[in-house]
Amino acid sequence: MSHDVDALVERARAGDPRAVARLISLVEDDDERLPEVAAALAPHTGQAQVIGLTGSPGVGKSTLTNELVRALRADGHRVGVLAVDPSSPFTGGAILGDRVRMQDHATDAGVYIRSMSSRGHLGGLAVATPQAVRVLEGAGCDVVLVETVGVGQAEVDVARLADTTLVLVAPGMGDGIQAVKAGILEIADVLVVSKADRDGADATYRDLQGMLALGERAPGQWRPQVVRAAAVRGEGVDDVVAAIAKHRAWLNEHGELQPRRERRAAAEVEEIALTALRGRIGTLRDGEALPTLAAQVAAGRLDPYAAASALLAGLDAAAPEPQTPR
Ligand SMILES: Nc1nc2c(ncn2[C@@H]2O[C@H](COP(=O)(O)OP(=O)(O)OP(=O)(O)O)[C@@H](O)[C@H]2O)c(=O)[nH]1
Ligand SMILES: [Mg+2]
Repeated sequence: MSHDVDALVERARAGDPRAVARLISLVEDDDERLPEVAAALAPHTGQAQVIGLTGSPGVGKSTLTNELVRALRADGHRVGVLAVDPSSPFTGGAILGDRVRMQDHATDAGVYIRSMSSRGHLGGLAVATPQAVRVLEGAGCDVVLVETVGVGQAEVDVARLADTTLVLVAPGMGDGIQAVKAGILEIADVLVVSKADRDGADATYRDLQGMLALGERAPGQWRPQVVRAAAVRGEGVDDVVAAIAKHRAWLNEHGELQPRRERRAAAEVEEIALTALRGRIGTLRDGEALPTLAAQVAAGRLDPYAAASALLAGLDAAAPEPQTPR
């Protein structure tokens, strides 16, 4: 089995797009070989620049991503794009849109574009996305763009994953106000007024600047940049690139890059551990321990805290030996 995985990782590292696609499918499906894949990739990962893009459905994320890929390629980067779909695995409208709008780079060997859903992954996208980023990095991408629709937990997950998070807001529809309500300003390193060719773009720009001026920031903290872009016309893309570079320089100057990466790794490890733990508690639920304890709690013979302690103690007793690193 590990021969398979090593061969697959080697092919991905040599730039075989089918091997990359296969590895990302293993991630999506939460394949049992995933720990082996991660072990094989580990020496080659952890350094890529990860840029997150989030915002309401249809705000212009894929169109801007397409333009950013163009700019990054012109600068000689190898670029990975993950379009993460947090909605049900049975929809897929967004995924189709991404395919259409990122077609410009379909024949460029220096670009990998991949849509991803959480499909069978128990830990959901919080676990799957960082693993997919590792695959792309293992395949030689030094920049990875992660697009996620800004719904629910998804945008927080993308911000936790990224070095730099772009939040897109389109003019009109009080989107700017909604963004603040959703607490989205807190996760944005760069705010992009998308579709800036439309009426109301300047008002949205001013609204966002005004909100940032009101927000409290400790001295020495990054002040989110606000930029306007009409990606569909290729306008303002340079400003977005410049804002990303400025944030990156700031992270470096303030020694923030490494702590951010360590926080990212901590979140990644924690999610994997929690998923494993949930899986094991699920196993207990199907076994005898939980029903027995539950009957005692229901009958008032045991309190729920004592029952939870007993359950956790049972987990420890049933714990497999820790694996020694290869
Ligand atoms: N006027 C104008 N329309 C734009 C611009 N950028 C994108 N659009 C249009 O907005 C629509 C949605 O664009 P996408 O880039 O697919 O938006 P998205 O945020 O990726 O959408 P989802 O992934 O479905 O959430 C498309 O019809 C685009 O052509 C822009 O700069 N100006
Ligand atoms: Mg999209």
